Amino acid sequence: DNILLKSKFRGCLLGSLIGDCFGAPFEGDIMTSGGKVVLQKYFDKLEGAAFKGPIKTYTDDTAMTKCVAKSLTDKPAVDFKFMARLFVKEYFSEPRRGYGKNVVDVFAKLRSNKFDDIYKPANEQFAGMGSFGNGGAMRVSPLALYFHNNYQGMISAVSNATRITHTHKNAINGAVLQSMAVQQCLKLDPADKIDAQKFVNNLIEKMRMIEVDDEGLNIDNGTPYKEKLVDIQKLLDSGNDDTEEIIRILGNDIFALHSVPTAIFCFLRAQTPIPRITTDNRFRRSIQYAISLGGDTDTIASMTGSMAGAFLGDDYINKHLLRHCEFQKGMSEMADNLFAVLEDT
Ligand code: 8NA
Ligand code: MG
Ligand code: MG
Ligand code: MG
Repeated sequence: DNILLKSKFRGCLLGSLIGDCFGAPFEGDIMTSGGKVVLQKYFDKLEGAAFKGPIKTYTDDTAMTKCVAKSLTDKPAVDFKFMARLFVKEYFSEPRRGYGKNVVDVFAKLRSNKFDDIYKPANEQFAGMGSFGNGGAMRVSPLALYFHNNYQGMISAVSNATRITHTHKNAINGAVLQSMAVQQCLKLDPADKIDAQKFVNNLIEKMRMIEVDDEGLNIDNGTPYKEKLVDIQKLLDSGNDDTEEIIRILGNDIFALHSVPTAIFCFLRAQTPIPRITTDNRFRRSIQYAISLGGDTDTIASMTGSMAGAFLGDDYINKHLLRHCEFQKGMSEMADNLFAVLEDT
């Protein structure tokens, strides 16, 4: 029903914000068992009603997610040139948000060529190979919400929105996979237990179509996402909680291939208790677990959080935790605006 869906919209965007804000201080860390204890205390403290601390600022992940959401509410017909303009405007007004090292060249070129061809600068990245970073995947949640009832529309819009900055197949397919996962979360009832194997099977079926498509064009690249999804199923099935092993198999870095499947795994694994993470709240557990893997913590936790929030809705988000995040009210309003646009059209 509409009340639940509206709460899922908020949960998704707030989950993405919280993962970014809480994960950012740990970006690039290797998490030891001591680090995990620190992380547990960090969350316990932030959940406390009395705790007052400096506001946790968001990074590029949220800056770009905001642009995608704004582009959809301001131009509901979906205007990728407008979206590109918003990315560039956002970057030049607040460049110090921790953007990837190379994506900033795209923003400069887009501006200097006056958005004449919005896909050309990204195409030229890495000597024409295109970026395979996770910067496309980290910002797709508003598209998954906007196209929650239109699967093909979502795939095509996610691909076009990603190609503004990332044209490598792995970056595009990673963004597509992230949007599929969020869309599946929106359709599930938070009162039910998730069938994790089935959740991944559905993703495998969908990615098979996407990667088969690509295979015809570029036969040497295979089906890397399908393989990662099978790895997720094996890890979930074995109950293996060894962080090093999980990182070795799925990855935790800034490549889309080494972070989107990891986020999906974190979300699914966190539906049941995890050793050394003490909380009954599945939303918090998802984000805390994603950060506990170290590496690209803000981005992986943000992608995990958007799934957890899209599944559970914003009622599951601890309000004390939320109040430590920069822009939390604004993000909630953006979710409501997106929902209102869909109701109007
Ligand atoms: P990007 O397109 O600049 O890619 C990020 C990095 O990935 C590049 O700087 C390269 O090192 C590498 N890379 C991507 N494609 C290729 C390629 N074809 N060949 C060789 N190397 C390649 O930026 P992005 O938007 O994808 O980056 C997103 C990430 O950067 C997010 O994690 C975001 O939070 C940010 N960030 C991450 C860290 C971190 O250490 N984890 C630190 C600061 C910022
Ligand atoms: Mg970031
Ligand atoms: Mg394709
Ligand atoms: Mg990051």
